[in-house]
Amino acid sequence: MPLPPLDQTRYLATALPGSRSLELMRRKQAAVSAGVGTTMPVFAARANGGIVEDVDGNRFIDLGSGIAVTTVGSSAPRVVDAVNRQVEAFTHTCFMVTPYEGYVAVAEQLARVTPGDHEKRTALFNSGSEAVENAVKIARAYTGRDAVVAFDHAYHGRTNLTMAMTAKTMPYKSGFGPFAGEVYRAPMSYPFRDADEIDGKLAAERAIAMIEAQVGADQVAALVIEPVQGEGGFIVPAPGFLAALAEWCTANGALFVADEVQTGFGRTGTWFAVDHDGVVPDLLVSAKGIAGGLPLSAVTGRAEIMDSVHTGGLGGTYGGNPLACAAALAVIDTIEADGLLERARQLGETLVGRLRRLQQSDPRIGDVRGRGAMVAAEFVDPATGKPDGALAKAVAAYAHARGVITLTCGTWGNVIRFLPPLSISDELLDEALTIVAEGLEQAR
Ligand code: PLZ
Repeated sequence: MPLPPLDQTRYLATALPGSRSLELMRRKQAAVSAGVGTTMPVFAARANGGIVEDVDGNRFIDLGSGIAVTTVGSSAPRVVDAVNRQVEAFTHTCFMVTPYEGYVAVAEQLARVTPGDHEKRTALFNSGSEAVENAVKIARAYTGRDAVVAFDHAYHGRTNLTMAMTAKTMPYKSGFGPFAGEVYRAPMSYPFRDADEIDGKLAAERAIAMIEAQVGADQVAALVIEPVQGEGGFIVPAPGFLAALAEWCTANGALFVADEVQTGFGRTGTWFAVDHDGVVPDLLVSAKGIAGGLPLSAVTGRAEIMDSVHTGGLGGTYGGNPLACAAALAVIDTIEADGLLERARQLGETLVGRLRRLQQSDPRIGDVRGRGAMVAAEFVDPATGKPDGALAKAVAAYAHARGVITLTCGTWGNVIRFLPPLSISDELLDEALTIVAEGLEQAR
């Protein structure tokens, strides 16, 4: 029997957390590693549209999409149907043992929607971190070089190699070393914190100078960069920065790898965030929004690079699982049939518009930035411009207590990010932003 529709309204049925969530939290503490934290103290029961309902019947407005995953919604009808049909047919055979069409079809669709009209190939994996690791493997195999360059504020994952590539120590790296070698860090373009005269071109020159002096141009297998940094604070680099880096890569035989795990699949109002910069990466890593919540990730790239790896060199038991592939095909269908790229741009305009108006009367909002439905406000001490992490935390806590799921991010934890599912209604987004604004007022 299908579930009744989930009411698209914010509603607090109990004090937060309610008794069922409290009980589940007690069980979590007794059974789940303390190393796994939660943003909210409530347990989910259902989610759809712009709402997450908890086990006590409280309904939250979702501004997080499970960290940029449920772009088409948490139970988008086409995804639910496709997965149901696939689960009845078969759940797994292992693509490396008995291949199936869904995997190939996802690779074909990725060749179509990723930037560039060159010949492409794809390999599928399970998580963003795993795909980033594989992009590095492929880049090293193709170039015969070792060095990987990542950037300040970068986030690439929690596995050993991707921890090395991630910038922030707490909570991601502290105590978990030693880390993988041959990973170097270059300065990022961060327009809000860079001096005014540092435009995209100069920021790229600064990064390239460091790479050439400290790594050596002929040692670099890959530059790996998030075209808009996610966990690092929704940092949109200055125009021209990515293009200049990509050009340098081409001139120096290094690969330009776009980590589009958080920015990809329509989130920014284009299929991929590099589309805004007119940059065509050699390899593009996607995950999160690709499969509507089922675990799937991909490396897509130039055929000659992707095919340079020996047969059997890439894979994994679950990579490109048939349920996840069915979901991904339904996600792509949904984005196109429902005009969700356009919807992401509209939501972004609403978000940026409201936040900029707030900023005009509140100098603690130092910067409002983003692309499409990936928007953030960076909080500062107006007197010094220093990051104000306590304020971001207070505003997020205020929103949580009133039934709005918000996430923070940033190297200093002073950024609130807005990542609504593209299935959210204008009314819910508006209501959620009103609550965030109240939270700011209350924190004066
Ligand atoms: N690359 C750009 O954003 C995941 C991580 C949250 P996985 N970001 C959310 C957390 O605290 O673990 C991410 C990303 C970018 C890679 C990853 C890693 O993707 O699917 O979490 O492995």
